[in-house]
Amino acid sequence: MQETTAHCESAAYPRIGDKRPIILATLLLFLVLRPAAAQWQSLGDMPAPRRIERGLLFRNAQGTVTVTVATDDIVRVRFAPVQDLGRDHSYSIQVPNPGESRARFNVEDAFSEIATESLRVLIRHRPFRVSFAGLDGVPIDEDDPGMGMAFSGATVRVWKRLRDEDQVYGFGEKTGGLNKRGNKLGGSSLAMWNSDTFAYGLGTDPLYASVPFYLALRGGQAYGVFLDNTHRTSFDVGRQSHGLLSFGADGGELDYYFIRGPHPKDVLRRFTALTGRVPLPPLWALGYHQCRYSYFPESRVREIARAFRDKRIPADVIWLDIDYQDGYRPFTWDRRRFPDPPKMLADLESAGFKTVAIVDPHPKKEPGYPPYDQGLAGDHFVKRPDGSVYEADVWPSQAEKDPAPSVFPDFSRPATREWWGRLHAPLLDAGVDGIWNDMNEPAIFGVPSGTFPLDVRHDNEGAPTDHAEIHNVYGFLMNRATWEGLVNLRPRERPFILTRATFAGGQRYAAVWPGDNVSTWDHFRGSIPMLLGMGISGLPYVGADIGGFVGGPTPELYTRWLQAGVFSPFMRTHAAKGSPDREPWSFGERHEEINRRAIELRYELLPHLYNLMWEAGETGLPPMRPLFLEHPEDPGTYDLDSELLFGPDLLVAPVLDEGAKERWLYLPKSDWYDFWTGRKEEGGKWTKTAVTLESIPMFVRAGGMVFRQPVVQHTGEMPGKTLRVTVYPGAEPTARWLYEDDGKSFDYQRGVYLRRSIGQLRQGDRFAVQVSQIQGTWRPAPRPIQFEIRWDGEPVKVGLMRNGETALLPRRTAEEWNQGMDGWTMADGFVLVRQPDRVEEMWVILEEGGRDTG
Ligand code: MIG
Repeated sequence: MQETTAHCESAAYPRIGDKRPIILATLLLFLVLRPAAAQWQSLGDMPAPRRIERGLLFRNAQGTVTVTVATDDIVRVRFAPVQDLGRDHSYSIQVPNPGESRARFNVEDAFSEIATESLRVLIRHRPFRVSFAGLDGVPIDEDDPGMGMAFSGATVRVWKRLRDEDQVYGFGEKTGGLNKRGNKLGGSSLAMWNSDTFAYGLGTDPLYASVPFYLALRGGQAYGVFLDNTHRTSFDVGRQSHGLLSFGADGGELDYYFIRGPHPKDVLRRFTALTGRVPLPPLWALGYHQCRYSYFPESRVREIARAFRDKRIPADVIWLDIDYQDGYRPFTWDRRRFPDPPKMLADLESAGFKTVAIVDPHPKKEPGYPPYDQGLAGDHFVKRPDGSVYEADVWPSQAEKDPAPSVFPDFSRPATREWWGRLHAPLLDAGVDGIWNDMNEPAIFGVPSGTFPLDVRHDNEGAPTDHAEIHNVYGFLMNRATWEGLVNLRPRERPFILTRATFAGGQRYAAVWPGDNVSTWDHFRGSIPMLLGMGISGLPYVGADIGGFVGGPTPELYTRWLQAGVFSPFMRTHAAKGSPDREPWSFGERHEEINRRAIELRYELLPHLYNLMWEAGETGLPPMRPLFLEHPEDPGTYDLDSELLFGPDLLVAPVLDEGAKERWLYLPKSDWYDFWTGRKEEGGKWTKTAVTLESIPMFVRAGGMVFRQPVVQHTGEMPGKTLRVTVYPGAEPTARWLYEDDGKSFDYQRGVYLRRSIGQLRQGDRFAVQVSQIQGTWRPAPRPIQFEIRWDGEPVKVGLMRNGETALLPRRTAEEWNQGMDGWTMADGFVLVRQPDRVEEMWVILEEGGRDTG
C-alpha cells in the first residue's frame, strides 16, 4: 500500500516550470525520504511523426507515442517509455475499430493534426501535448500546458486540464457521490485495484471491480476517456491540483481512448462499441432473487421456496452459498446437507424456482480431488517465479475436515479457461441454473495485501507476465471462462453469472454486485450513486445486497432497501453468516405486506425492465440511469445522488431516510406525471411529496411510456398475461421501442423476437397511440394488450385503426371491464383500451369533443 500512496501523491507534484526553490527543496527531500514516489520525467520534445496505419507514430529518446483513429469519434493514444511499443493486446476491447474513419493527416514541423469527420486532434511537438477538439477547433479535452505525458520507471501518467465547469462521472464501482468533482469541487483520487473489502466504509477505495473509464460533462456536452491498462491505475480528478485531471498506471502503456459525445449517451454507446455490451439475460434472472450465507440443509432451502409460494410473494431464484459444497471444494456437494441435488433442483424447478450456486476460483490442494489432479496435469495453475505451483489459504483452509491450501487457475491462459468451463458440467447436469463467481479479485486469507504476491506468474495469452498486470482482470477472465463454458455446455440457454470482481468490458460475461455492504442507512443511500456509476461505466446489470450483507437491517431499512431494489436490474436480498433472517417476511406482518407490494411492483414492471435490458445490449445505456444522462442540459441533475431514472421516462426517488414523512426530489426540466396519482407536475425544480412506509415516489415524463403486466409469482407464469402499455401524452410526438422474445434462448440473435415501436402524438382534437413496425418472427402466446392513456376529461370517441379501416370501440361499464370485456373505459384519469394483442400495425385514436381545435 505504501507504494501506492506515494504514486497517488506524486500526481500533486508542481508543474514543470514551477521553479520556486523552496518547493524544489521540499520535493528533493521528499524524493530522498520516499524513494517509491515517482520522479516524473516529461516526454519532452518530439520530432515530426511517421505515418502508420490509421495514425501517427512519434518517437524520441524518452519513448514512443502513437495516436490512431479508431473511428471518426474515437481516438486512441498509446505511450510507453520504450523504443518499440509491444504487442497490441487487450482483454477489454472487443472491437478495436468499431466504425469507419476518413481521417486526414497534416504534419508540420511544430505540430501535427488529425482531422476526422467530427474531431480535430492537434498534437504540439515541442513540448509534446495532445488536444482533442470539435470541428470548430474548440478544445474538448487537452493535455495540461504545463505537464502532458510523463513517466517514472515503469509508471506512466498524463495530466489534463480540468475546468470548474467540468463534471466527471464513471470509474465503475466507487463509493461517494455520483459526480467525482466532489463536494465543493474538492475532487477525488481513485485507484483501480480489485480488492476484497468486507464491510467497506463510505469512502473505501478501491473496491472489488475496476473500470478505468470516466465520462466528463461540460455545459451539457460530454466526452469519455477509457484507460485500457490492467495494472494498478489511478485517477486524480482535481483533488491533488484543482485544475488538473490526471491518470496513469503502475506499469504497461498509457493506452487510452478519447471518446467523443456530444451527448453522454453517445459516449456510452461508443465506449460499449469498443468494450462490448451486456447480452440478454434469461428472463428469470430479472426476477427477485433470495440469498443468504448460507441456506442449508436441503430442508431449509425447500422451506424458503415454499414460504414464497405460500405467502404469495413473487420470486424466481434461490441461491446456494459456499456451505452447499463438501469442505469448500468447488464443484462438489456436501451430501449430508444435500443428499440428492438433482431431485431437490428438479422439485424447485417445478415450483418455478431457478437455482444459482457459488463457484470460487480456489480449488483445494488435495490429491484425488479431480479439479486439483486435472489442473496439475494440464498445467492450469498459476506459479511462483521459481516455477512451483502457487498455494495460498482461502476457504478450503477453513474446512472442518483436512483443511488445506488452495491453488488457482490461470484464467489468462486460453486452455485453462476452456478446462475451467468444462468443470461446470456436473453442476449443470444436476440442474443448477446460474453460477456465482465470488472471491475472484482474487482474494486470499491471512496476508495484508489480501491477494496474490505481485510476482506470481501468468500466461497472459502467450506473453507471460506477473500478477501486477493480470490482477485486475483475474475475475473478468474467470467470468469469461465460466460464460464460455456454460455456452458450450448448454448452447440453447443464456447463461446467468454473477461476479464480485470485474474489469472494463465485464458486462459481456456477468452481472456484478458490489460485495459486502453493511446494513446501515448510509450504506443504503450510498448504493444509489454507486450503482448509477457502474451503469455509466458500461456495467448495466448490477444490484447491491438488499438489506445490507453485514449486520441486520431494521424492518424499516429492509423495506426501504427492497423498494429501491425494485429498480436495480439485479434484485437480490443477501445476508452474512450468522446475521438475522432477511426474508421479505422476516420483519412482521405489516412489513411483509409492504415488502410483497414492492416485489409485486418489480414483477409488474418486468416487461419494462426486459425492454431496457435489450436496449442496454443494443446501446450500452443502463436500465438504471443517473438523471444527467437524460437531461445533460439541466445542471440541477449534475450532483443528484438520491434519484434515478428507470429507462428514459420513469423517475424514481426512493425514500432514503429513516422515519421520513416527506420526500424532497428534483424533477428535471420537462413536464411530469405522478406515477401513482396521475397528477401533472412541472419540472425544473425541487418538489416535496408526502410519504408513508408504503411510498415509492415515481414520476413519468410527459411523452413517456411504461410497460407492465399483472402480478405473477414467477417469470414462468408470464405467457398469456395482459401486456399493459401506459402512455403519458406529451406536447411533442414521441416513440419508444418495445422488445420481447422467448426470454431464454439465443434465437433472438437470428431474428426470433418481436419488436415494435409505440408512438404517441396529438393532432388537433385527436390523440393517437400508434403501434407500428412489427419486426422479428417471435410471437407471444395469445393475450390482451391494454393501452392506458393518461387523460383529463372525457373522450367522445375511441377508435381503432388497422389496415386502413377505423372501427369505433364500445365503451364498457366498470363491471363489464372487470369481467374482461374488450373495448374501452375510464378509470382514475386514464382511458383504458383493451384488445387482443394481434401483433400488427394499428392506431388507437381518442377524439375529444367540445374543444376548439385551433
Ligand atoms: O469470505 O461465500 O461477498 O456475498 O456470502 C466471504 C460467502 C466469502 C463473500 C461474498 C459474500 C458471500 C461470502 N463470500
